[in-house]
Amino acid sequence: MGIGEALEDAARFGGGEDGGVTRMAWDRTLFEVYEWLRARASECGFVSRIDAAGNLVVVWAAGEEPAVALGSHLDTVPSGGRFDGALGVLAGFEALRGLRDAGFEPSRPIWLLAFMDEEGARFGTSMFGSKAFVGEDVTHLTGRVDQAGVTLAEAMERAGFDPAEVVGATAIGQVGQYLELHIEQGPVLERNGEQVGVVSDICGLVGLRIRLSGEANHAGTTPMEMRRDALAGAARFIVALRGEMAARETCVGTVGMIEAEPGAFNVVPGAAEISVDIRAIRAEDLDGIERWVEEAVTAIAHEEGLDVAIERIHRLEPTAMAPELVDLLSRSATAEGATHRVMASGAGHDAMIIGRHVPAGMIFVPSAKGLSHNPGEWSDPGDCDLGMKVLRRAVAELAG
Ligand code: HGY
Ligand code: MN
Ligand code: MN
Repeated sequence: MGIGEALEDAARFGGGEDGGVTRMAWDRTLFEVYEWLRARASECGFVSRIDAAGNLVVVWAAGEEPAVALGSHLDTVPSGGRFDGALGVLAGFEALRGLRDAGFEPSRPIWLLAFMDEEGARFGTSMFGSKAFVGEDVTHLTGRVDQAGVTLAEAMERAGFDPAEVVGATAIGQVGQYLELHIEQGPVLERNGEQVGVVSDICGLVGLRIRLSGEANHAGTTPMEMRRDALAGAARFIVALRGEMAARETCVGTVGMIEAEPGAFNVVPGAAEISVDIRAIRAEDLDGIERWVEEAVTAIAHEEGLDVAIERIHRLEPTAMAPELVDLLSRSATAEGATHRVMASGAGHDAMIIGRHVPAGMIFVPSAKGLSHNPGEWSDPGDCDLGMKVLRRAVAELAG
């Protein structure tokens, strides 16, 4: 089965009418696609397990040295694409199967990983699985609540996991290096006609939740000058954020979620809550933007007669990929005849968590129209296959 077919097959799990895929953290659909892959791995003679943090770990046992790990994630954003995350896991599997079929005998174990909840789309707990895998404390996140009012702890328990045992997923000490293949999710490779991106750095991310509080009031009888309209204040901030980010070359900012309370046609919103997602390659830029956000939303709230509360949901520092793996992946791309460039990643990835503990490297394949987190996400099967071959060559060199 080629990668294109495998991706189609995997997209059945959580596939929606709109052609998108929805496999949220701890959902049944995610464990169904895990079992589908475990069955295929077992046919190749690979053992597999699901660890205490919900990570899928497929093992090609060989020798006693630290493992060569490769992988990505199988969870998605709501109605996401079929390539984001899944390509790295399925291409990784195809790479291992190809090596096995060719009689390759690794001198070190090779682990194929699918990390739990990379997206954080359900509980705001991005990189949950990879953080647990490297031994970061994630138990403080188990109280987070999804939009249905289910806590992360309840979701874990419903799926058969004990939140108190997540610490058992720590396994980074058994890993020597980590490689991840992913779609670019941006326009750079397509715009420049290149087939592979070798990632030098992964951007830092800050996630905030901002709550503005004013006064609910009658939409008809309340004069405009008397209103303390929380949603109007949020709207002013959203437009100000877009302007500020457009003025800064090296950063981007997004408000992806907004909620007005009480949420009725004829009520001036008394409260409004928004998400803020900020990305920057340099840590000092992240610091500057967090300061700007606080100053800007506080000034707007003051003018609008609103109270404001800012909650930091997450902050992930930028992570540089290991120079020796940037070099290895560049050589592997050249050896496979792939045109390539070294580039930064504007998206966050599990490699940024793993890469804080062991050398990590990433490669991208082009995304059509730079589109991602959208049912229309698409990468050319030939590019996906070439990316897999580059990954396979690099894994063979590390595990040979
Ligand atoms: O949001 C991101 O950068 C990634 O897709 N989780
Ligand atoms: Mn994603
Ligand atoms: Mn991803």
